[in-house]
Amino acid sequence: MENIVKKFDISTETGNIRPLKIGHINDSFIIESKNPGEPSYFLQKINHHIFKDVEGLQRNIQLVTDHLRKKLSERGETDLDNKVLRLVPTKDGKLYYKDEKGEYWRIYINIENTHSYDVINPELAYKAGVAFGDFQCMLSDIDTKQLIETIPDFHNMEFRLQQFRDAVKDNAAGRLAETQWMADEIEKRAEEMCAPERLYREGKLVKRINHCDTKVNNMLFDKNDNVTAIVDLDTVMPGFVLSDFGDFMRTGANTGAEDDANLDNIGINLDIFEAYTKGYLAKATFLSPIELEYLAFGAKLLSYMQTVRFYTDYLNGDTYYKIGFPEHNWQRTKAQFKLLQSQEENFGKMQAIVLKYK
Ligand code: GN1
Ligand code: MG
Repeated sequence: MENIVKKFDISTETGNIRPLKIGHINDSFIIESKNPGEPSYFLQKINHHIFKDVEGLQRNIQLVTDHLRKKLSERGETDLDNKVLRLVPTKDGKLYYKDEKGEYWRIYINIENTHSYDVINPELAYKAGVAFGDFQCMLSDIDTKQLIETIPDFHNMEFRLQQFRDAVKDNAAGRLAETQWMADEIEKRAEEMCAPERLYREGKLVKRINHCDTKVNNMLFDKNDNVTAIVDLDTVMPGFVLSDFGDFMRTGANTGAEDDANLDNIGINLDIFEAYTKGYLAKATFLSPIELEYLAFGAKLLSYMQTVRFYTDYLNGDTYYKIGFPEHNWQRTKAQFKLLQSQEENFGKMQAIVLKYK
């Protein structure tokens, strides 16, 4: 791995390379510096089976991070490398390195002295809402045509259902019979969940620049528990704002874990839902009436979408997500579905919260 690091334009002496257990898609490492006080770096092997256009992916990230830095510096903020990810180019000026085995690598300056949470409280949720609202706001003046969809149709529910139906038809891993009830539950809700795509076609709902992976742990907090940076920018692309709102709620406003083995742990946490909504709507002042109307729906949609995606991968024999044990995708599927049911039961309350802060 040292040979890979050497390809990048790093001026300091690098030391130990330590793997990080984060994310379901890419492989991540910290490159420590040999000399105390010098910066460390964040190395990633990009999963190019999933991000097929690595050149376009890296261009997206460069464009977005440059834009964010410009916005922050106009506000008089300093220390920008701790607030926005900065890609380190290779020695020949490229944004990634492709090795002899055909693997793709990139390096960011590591944002140090921060932490992330998998479980939060309302106070942190409020700050997270402000931060994601501000993030969307800062990116709202980029022409969406400048960005590619790094994974085409990533949050397109119709497309995800198509993949699910193909997986049911193929039944590649022979796992359908025992889990048929889940396939039925998914079909029951399919039409409702495709409403945003229909509204988009009718010209009623717009696409804006979204993060598209607003999991609670994609946000870094400093020692005073203020948000320093939003990370994991691979999926920043045009999408519906309800997606970003919903994905945060899916991960942050859940009393259990994304893959909780004990379904009794799982349910919506309305205090966190409220705190995040309050923070988000304080910043996201650009939303249209229909976007506001569908915000709470976004939470249901993202739990549903994730149910469908985990279940599809389970039916296909675990070809997409990294798994920790053989039935992991099935456990994730059931956990996400349980969350969806809880959100369905509480939908009236969720809608009322959005109305309160709009
Ligand atoms: C993946 O690997 P990670 O944590 O960044 C996935 C998201 C899912 C998430 C579920 C590119 O994100 O879309 O919501 O797992 N990213 C991709 O935890 O598929
Ligand atoms: Mg990600």
